[in-house]
Amino acid sequence: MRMGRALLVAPLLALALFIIVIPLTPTEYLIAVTPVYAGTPGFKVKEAYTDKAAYYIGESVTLYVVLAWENLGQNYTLDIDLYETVNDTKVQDLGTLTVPGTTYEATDETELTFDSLTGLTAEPGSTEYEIRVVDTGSGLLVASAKLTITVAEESITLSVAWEDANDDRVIEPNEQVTFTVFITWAFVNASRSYNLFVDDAGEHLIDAVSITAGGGTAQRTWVTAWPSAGARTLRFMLKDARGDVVAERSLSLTVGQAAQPAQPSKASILDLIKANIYLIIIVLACVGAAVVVAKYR
Ligand SMILES: [Ca+2]
Repeated sequence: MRMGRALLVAPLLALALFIIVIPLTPTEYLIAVTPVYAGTPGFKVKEAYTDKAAYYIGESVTLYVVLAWENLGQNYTLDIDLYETVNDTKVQDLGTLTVPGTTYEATDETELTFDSLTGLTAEPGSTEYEIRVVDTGSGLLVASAKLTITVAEESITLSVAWEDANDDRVIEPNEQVTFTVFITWAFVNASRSYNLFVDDAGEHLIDAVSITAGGGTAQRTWVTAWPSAGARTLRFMLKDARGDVVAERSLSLTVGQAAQPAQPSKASILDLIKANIYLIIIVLACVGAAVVVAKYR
């Protein structure tokens, strides 16, 4: 009988609990037992980003952090740091921020700017960082957000366009040709002076070129004419003060009507064999056939 009563009572208790507790979702339950105005205090890094998509080596970085908070019941002093995530090391102390927890500003957000940050762009590549916000009162991490800083390698390129005097795209002997050299650079970390040369069967200085920090473009012109028809190969070079080539562009042209390059005057027998290999194979095959025919006739 006692067993039977227990079997009867247990489902009734379960049903009672179900009726009382289950219809209350956690939120409703919280509201039912706590004052409506006091939610859980919280912080959040809504955004963390840099002022540029990529930096040159050694460039200083500006960082923007949007920090939001809600339901604060007291003032908080936050310590904000920047960590490098791979080695989990603190690379920048971004200072502290006191957030007022009065009712008026209990829920709010602010954008923080950290400019002229150095030491973050020493090497080319992308590095992941994390903004970490710590409540100095409790020592707890209350918000964080990741961001990536990209450092680009220096790039300097040359491109060349030319125009013949009568603009028919055929360079005649003794016709003046104007070459325009476009110099384009990006992620250069300091201003520099270079010299632009052209090698046309001998090097000629065209002009000096000043490259400014960051990115930019410049153009220089070089005017020439060739007295005779034939193939020309030009090599435009940007050189530093030591004479090292930092950028170059080669260009092949044919002066005059003779569009085919002349046969090299000092070609070796091997070069001639390579150039005429199919003709040689046919000749050898014919000779072999002639020998066979002569022998068995
Ligand atoms: Ca022409």
